[in-house]
Amino acid sequence: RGASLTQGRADFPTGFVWGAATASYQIEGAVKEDGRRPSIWDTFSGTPGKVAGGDTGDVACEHYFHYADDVRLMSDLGLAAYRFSVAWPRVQPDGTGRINPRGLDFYSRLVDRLLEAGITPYATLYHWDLPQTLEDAGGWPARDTAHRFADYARAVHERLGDRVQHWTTLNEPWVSAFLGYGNGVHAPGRQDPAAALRAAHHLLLGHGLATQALRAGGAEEITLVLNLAPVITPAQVRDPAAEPSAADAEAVNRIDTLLVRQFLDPALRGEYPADLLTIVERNGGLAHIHDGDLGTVHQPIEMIGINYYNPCVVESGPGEAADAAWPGSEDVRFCTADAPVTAMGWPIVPNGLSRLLLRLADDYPEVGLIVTENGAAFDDVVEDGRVHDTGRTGYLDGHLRAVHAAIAEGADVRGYLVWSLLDNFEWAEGYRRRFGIVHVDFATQRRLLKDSALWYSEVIKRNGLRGS
Ligand code: GBH
Repeated sequence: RGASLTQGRADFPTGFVWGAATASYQIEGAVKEDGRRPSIWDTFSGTPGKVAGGDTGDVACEHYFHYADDVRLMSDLGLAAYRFSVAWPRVQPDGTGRINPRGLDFYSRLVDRLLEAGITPYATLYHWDLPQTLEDAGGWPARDTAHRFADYARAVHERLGDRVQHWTTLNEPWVSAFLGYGNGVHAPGRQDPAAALRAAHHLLLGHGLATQALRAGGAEEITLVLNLAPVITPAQVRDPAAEPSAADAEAVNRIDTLLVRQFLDPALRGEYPADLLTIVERNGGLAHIHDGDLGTVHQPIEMIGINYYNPCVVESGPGEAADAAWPGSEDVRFCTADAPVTAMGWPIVPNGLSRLLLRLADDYPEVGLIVTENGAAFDDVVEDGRVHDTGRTGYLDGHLRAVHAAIAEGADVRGYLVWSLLDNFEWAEGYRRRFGIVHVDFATQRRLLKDSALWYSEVIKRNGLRGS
């Protein structure tokens, strides 16, 4: 189980896209530069007790200043694609009204550098940094935010659309809605399940409206990125074929509804699952879902982006305490998987990724798939100018083999973007959790390729994995 470097050779399809991903607030720093105004993450990280160590994104990797060096690193690694996000509060500091050209200039320079280096830019419009002014006006639980998002999307596309073909509307709306407004572990830190369910709908509406705006501007490829996982029972961690009891199957289905189908069914089919509507009805009601909304949400898109870290392991039975991130799931227990874990405590289950990709290929055959994030935090140590992060290399190797297996069984997976290029601000965990294939010394801003980066670079060169 876990990672194994002792398997056969695995060649990937010609044209398979190899890359790495980051997000604006996690790497840029420079929070007051060139007219940027606060986002909900500036406010949240500035509130004592919200982020480990009191860390903030004020400085982060100072990518805003070092972007050219960072592109050079990507080029040294041979990346074909780089997924970054655009900070709304740089482009439109109050989330409405005035567009700030100096904020857009930064992304324009970044895109130019990438293209010069032969690296394809994958731009994400929203990776959680909502302008604080919009939160003060109600945030995602307020319908107007969806319309504000579409205006912002249009402005970014107008400036970058001549050079960027690959667009993502939202990164992980489940996290924005249910960690931001449900259990409050993320910004803005509200704890209100009804608000979280409204936020989820308005995020989807924002996705649909932004997709219309991007399409009208001529965007070629539009992706919705979701945090997805196979929802399985503890027994299925050990034996994927294990049959759950009827009660466990119900628990699995409930969590799958909230995590997976709540987003994919409206975005790809224009309908909410009936059991989701029951949960919404019991938690604040359905009034915020207007006639015609599902038609707006359901826009043709090319790709679903999959952020996968670990399976979601559940069984029937009361949890310790109702988790406001999972409304309507008071009778579901979240379980520890019998598997090795990363520094986040997340179980390492590579075959969960094959299972997920094959399920998506079966249930949603109408879209292409791309792994937009996969990676792991480990407690790295620098020794003699090296980071021997064998745990991370093993994690990546195991998950790439899982992707390869899913492709061999027919899943249409177009690429793989490792999370993350750089050690960075890991949200509520601050800087203590390192996900990078490149080490960052936050005191000096020095970058150092970890062994996993050198290994990944060989994988890219070979378009696959070596047997050993
Ligand atoms: C991604 O989100 C982010 O896109 C990225 O910015 C981040 O740095 C990276 O992963 C690493 O964390 O069962 O309630 O405990 C992470 C997605 C979804 C993973 C929620 C942990 C726990 C949900 N996360 N999941 S719960």
